Amino acid sequence: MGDAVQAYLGLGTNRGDRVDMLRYASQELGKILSEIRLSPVYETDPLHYEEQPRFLNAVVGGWCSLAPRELLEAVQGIEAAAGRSRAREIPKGPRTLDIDILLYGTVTVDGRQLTIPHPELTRRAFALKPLLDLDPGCLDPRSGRPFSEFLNQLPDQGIYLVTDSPYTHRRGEI
Ligand code: PH2
Ligand code: MG
Ligand code: MG
Repeated sequence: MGDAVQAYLGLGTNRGDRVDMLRYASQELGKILSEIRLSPVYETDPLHYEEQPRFLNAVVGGWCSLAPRELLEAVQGIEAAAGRSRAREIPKGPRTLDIDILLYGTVTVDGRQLTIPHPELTRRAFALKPLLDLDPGCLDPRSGRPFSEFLNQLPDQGIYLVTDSPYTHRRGEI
């Protein structure tokens, strides 16, 4: 199993009760990550596929002792239990709950089913902003550059702070 690494997961939801989805995800992730921390929550304009409702996005951080592929299986199980069905959805379209592995310590993974850091991370303000809320000095393991530089160079993508109050930052409970 090896030593635990600090993992960061991106949460996104734009179908159903979005706050409930975030609450559910953080409760479930609390079972597989230790010392879980939750970022503030942002409401965000949809990227890539624009004809869909706004998302709520947040990032969860915590110590992970699962291997990267085990973590992927675990998060896919949580998504499926939240009513997510990849077979029925439009790529990059509306989803009840999306959990993306953004970072797994400083490890890079280039597999067929899994790429870490998340391949879109440096282009997505809705992931970079809450990641940097949790870890302002966080560095991109691929380029060695601070993620804050990537965020500063992005155009305004429409991300609006909802609140950091519904969560207790230590236990991931709303
Ligand atoms: N997720 C996508 C596609 N577009 N846009 C926003 N604002 N937030 C998301 O989480 C998101 C998206 C595919 O996973
Ligand atoms: Mg995903
Ligand atoms: Mg995604």
